[in-house]
This record gives sequence, structure tokens and C-alpha cells, in this order.
Amino acid sequence: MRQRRATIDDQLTGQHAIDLVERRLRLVVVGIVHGRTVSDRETLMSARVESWQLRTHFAAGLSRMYGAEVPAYHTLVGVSSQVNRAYVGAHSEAQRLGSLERVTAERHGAIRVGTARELAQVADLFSAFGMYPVGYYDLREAASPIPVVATAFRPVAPDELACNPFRVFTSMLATADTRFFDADLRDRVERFLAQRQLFDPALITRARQIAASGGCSAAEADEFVTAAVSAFALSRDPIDLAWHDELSAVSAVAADIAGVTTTHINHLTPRVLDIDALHRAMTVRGIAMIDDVQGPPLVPGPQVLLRQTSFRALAEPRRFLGADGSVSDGTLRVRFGEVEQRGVALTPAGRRRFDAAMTSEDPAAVWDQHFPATDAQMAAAGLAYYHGGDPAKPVVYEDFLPASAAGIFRSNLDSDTPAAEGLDYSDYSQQWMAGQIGHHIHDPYELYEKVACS
Ligand code: OOG
Ligand code: NI
Repeated sequence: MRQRRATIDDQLTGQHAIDLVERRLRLVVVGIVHGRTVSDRETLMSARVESWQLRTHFAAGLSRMYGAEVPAYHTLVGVSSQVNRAYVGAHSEAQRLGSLERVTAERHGAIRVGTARELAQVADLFSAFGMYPVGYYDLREAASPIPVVATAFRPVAPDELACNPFRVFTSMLATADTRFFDADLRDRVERFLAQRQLFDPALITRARQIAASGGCSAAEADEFVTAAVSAFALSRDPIDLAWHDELSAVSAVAADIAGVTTTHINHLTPRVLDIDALHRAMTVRGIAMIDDVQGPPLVPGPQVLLRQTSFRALAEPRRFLGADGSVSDGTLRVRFGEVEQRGVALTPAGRRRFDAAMTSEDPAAVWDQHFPATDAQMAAAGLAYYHGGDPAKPVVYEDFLPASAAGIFRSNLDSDTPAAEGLDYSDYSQQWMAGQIGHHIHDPYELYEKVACS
């Protein structure tokens, strides 16, 4: 048994880990069919594939596609799995925030859309994978503002998170904010966006049906997942150069979102158990990471919330359409590599302390004025969530941090223009977004309460 375990761990290198989970899943589906009835193909194809299984296939499909498009992702995933194995080998309690297998296979993605209508389509599409909007992030409020409002789509029930925690940070361009878009530009951006179609309407209709029934047949699953994955492929269609340039002068993010007729997966982020080791290992390989790890500092006590860092992807080939109708080759540097380390989820009281610590020039230096040094003290003071209140069983933070997200966005921009001075007359809010997309946006704290009590 020990022998076998070692062989499995050896295989846990990046995509391998994902493929392994996916393969096991297929075996489960086949196994169910065999167990119940005869094993003829018809029965197999009518076997039910649950939403969580579709989610696993979706995450694996995106990972394969993104790896083919952005080769540096493979390096990041490979180094991440090495770091995880080394960390588990050296720390006896390493797996209390998740098994080596879960952590190594875990990813979050990021996508960006232009309008509330497009966001509503994303919400419907992701509901087929059991991924629902959680939290509201207004990145216009960050120290260095980005003209987007966002939510994250993810599983919400504890057993669904345990099956597969895939999540996607999803941003929407804030065209109604006059500090970024004057009336004329807003009008032209909105007209451009109204004319494009990111998703085949049939895909969204099918997604709604799958969401309503909680899954689909094995026969339909492949086609549905393949279509969903390809909706996020980088397009080879020529980009209108003048329009893209005009938007780039306002905001690189606006150009990435509204300067093109499609959307794409911006990044897929592996999870590591030791982000500082990862940062060093990537730097040694000559990959220039951003200087800082975003989010909480490295502290001797319990690691909280989420730490992230990133590197700029290489320029990717794109085709451009000139004013004279000629098509030329060029490049864009938009997509990047990111890695994350997840810690314990904080209660509202813990989060207030975190926000206070982060106002310091040097959060690590003042950390012990805000947080105790052990999980037992964190639990006793009601600062963080633990399963059944047991300090040995932290509840993992499943969400994002607005300041870090803005930092991740900005660190990878060629240039960005600051927002103009002035007041914001737009009415973006969590309620506004929920109304626009027709889905309840979950409060992360309510979900952590439930997880801690389950
Ligand atoms: C999203 C940036 C935020 C994160 O992990 O906080 C993000 C984007 O670049 O589209 O991915
Ligand atoms: Ni990210």
C-alpha cells in the first residue's frame, strides 16, 4: 500500500494530477453503470453525469487548452507540484488545509466580460457546473483603481467544494463610471459590446437545463464541456487596431475586454502550500515574478486568507486589422501566470483585524498586535473558522481579496491610465449585480458559518 501511494504521489505533477482526478471520475461513471445494469454502450451513454463531475471536466479542459496556449503555465504548474511535495515531506501538518492531491489539482481561473448581459450568460453557463456567484468585489475602490466590478463563481456547499473547488474570478467592465469613460466613449463601447456574441445562445439554453436538473447524460457531457471550454479560447480573429489603440489609451483592461469581439481565459492559477518557496524557485529559473506576494505577509502563526503572486506572460501572437483593411501580425501581452496559497477563512471580526493590519507600511511587523500566534487562540477569540470549532481543522478561505486582485491586474499591465478626478454617479453594487444576472450573490461569511458547522 505504501508503495502504491508513493507511485501515485510521483505522478502528481500538475496536469497529471488533474488528469488523474478526471480519469478516476470516468471510472466512477463506468462503475456506476456496471453496478446497476448491463454494460452495453447505450446504458453507459445514458449514465448520469452530475454537476460536480462536469465541473471537474470543465476545469481539466480549460487547463489543457490554456497549457497549450501559454507554455509558461506548464513550468508554473510543474514547479508548484514540486513545491507542494517538498512541503508535505518536511511538515507533518501540511495537509490540514487540504490533501496534497486536492491542493495540487486545484485551480482558479479569471475571465473578463464587458456587460451585465454577458455576465448573466456567464452566470447561467457556470450554474451548469454547480458554480454560483459568491461575494462582490469593486476594484474601482482599490488604491490603484481598475475599472471593473467582479464576483467569483464557485461551488457553495461543503460536499461540492470537497468534490471539486474550481472557482473563476469574473470581472465586468464598469462602463457607467464617468471617471474612466466619458459619455461619448461609453456610448461607443456599449454599442460595440451590444453587437458581439461571446456565447452561442444554444450553449446557454443547454446550461440552464443542465443546471435545473443537476447534471446530464454521459452522451451529452463531452459535447457540452467542449463547447463551454472553447468559448474561452484565445481568438485568432483580427483585432481592429484603431479601436484597440483608442481603448488602450484609456485603460489596458478596457482594451482587453472591449477592444476585441471575444473573451478568453486570462489565467489559471495553481495552488501551492509555500508561496515564498515557489517565488524563489521561479526566480531561479529566470522567470521574473512581480516583487511582492500580495495579501497577508508570511507570519509564524496561522496563515490566513489568501496570498498570491504572478509573472507576466510572454507576448502572444495576435492579428490586427488596419484602417485600410490590411491584416498584419502583432503581439499582445495580456495574459499572465499566477499562483496562490490559501489559509484559514477569517470571521468578520478577524477580517476587521486583517484590514487594520494591512494599513501598516509593514504588516508583518505589526501582525502580532492584531492576531494571536496559534489556531487555538484564533478559534477562542472568534477570529477564524474551524470545522466544529476544532483548531486542528481550519476552514479554507475559498474567495478572493479586492486589494490583491487589483494588484494582480495592475502588476501585469503594460501601462495604465489613472481614473480622472470626480464623483462616481454609477450605481454598481452587489444588489445591482444580482438583479442584472438574475442570481442570488452569496455572502461568503454565511457560507463559512455553514461549513464550520457541518
Ligand atoms: C483578475 C485579477 C484578479 C485574483 O486572483 O485575484 C485575480 C483578472 O486579471 O482578470 O485573478
Ligand atoms: Ni487570479
